[in-house]
Amino acid sequence: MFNQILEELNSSIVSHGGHKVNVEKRFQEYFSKKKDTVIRSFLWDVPGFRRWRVTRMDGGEKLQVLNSVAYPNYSNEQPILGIDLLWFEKKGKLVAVLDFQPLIQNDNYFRRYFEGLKTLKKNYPDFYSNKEMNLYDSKKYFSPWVLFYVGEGNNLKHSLREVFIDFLDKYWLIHKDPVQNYQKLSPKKIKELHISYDAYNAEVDPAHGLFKSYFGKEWADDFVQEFLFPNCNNRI
Ligand code: BLA
Repeated sequence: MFNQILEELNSSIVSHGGHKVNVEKRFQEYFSKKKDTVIRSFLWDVPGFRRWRVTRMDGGEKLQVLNSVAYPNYSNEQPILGIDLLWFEKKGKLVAVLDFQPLIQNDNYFRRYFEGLKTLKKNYPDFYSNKEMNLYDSKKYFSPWVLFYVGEGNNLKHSLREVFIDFLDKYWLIHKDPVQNYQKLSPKKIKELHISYDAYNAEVDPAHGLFKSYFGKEWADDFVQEFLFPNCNNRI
């Protein structure tokens, strides 16, 4: 389900000057105890970003995952790119979350960085259900224009690939609309917010429970704390 989208993501990163960098061996590829599920992770060095990670989990028709987070440099206050796609084929259930994850919830910040994301809303109404988030706090690092779909995956009006490409293009072209008297966040503040993003996500991410069941507690703990959210133990 997500191989094509992963290829789109990879070629888009390459076309923006990214190249792959080494992932620690134990996180590159790991098989479940039953050997029926594999998780592979990638890291990219991309101009303007301090870290860009991608994870693909293949559990056959039980579960497919594509997850990616891109952290801009600490000198750049723009939102973090967040992608979480899950496909439970047996159940026919798709969970798709795509967002420019804001560092702060502030109208001027939204005006400056979210015009592009806002324009997607009218094209892909399926992705703007009023479904509440249960596990996450939608006010913490989610934007009011998050693309969020949970439901039947086989009868979407627009293919997920189409939505994904459009979304990614909007992120590359992120508007920096001039806003009067706009005061940018300092690199120190941006760093603090990135650290608290990792701390928050390491705590609430439902991936941890999922990984524990497939790959065991020890690997799951390490993967969440050292690969997915490595800033989670940094003190501000
Ligand atoms: C939901 N994400 C989920 C769920 C799982 C994962 C198992 C619950 C699915 C369900 O409802 O049945 C899985 N999360 C993962 C995996 C990884 C991960 C496998 O990080 C890592 C490889 N999650 C993110 C990012 C965003 C995000 C970057 O990692 C934002 C774009 C959002 N995931 C997100 C949201 C939900 C979710 C909003 C729905 C949960 C809710 O209702 O609060």
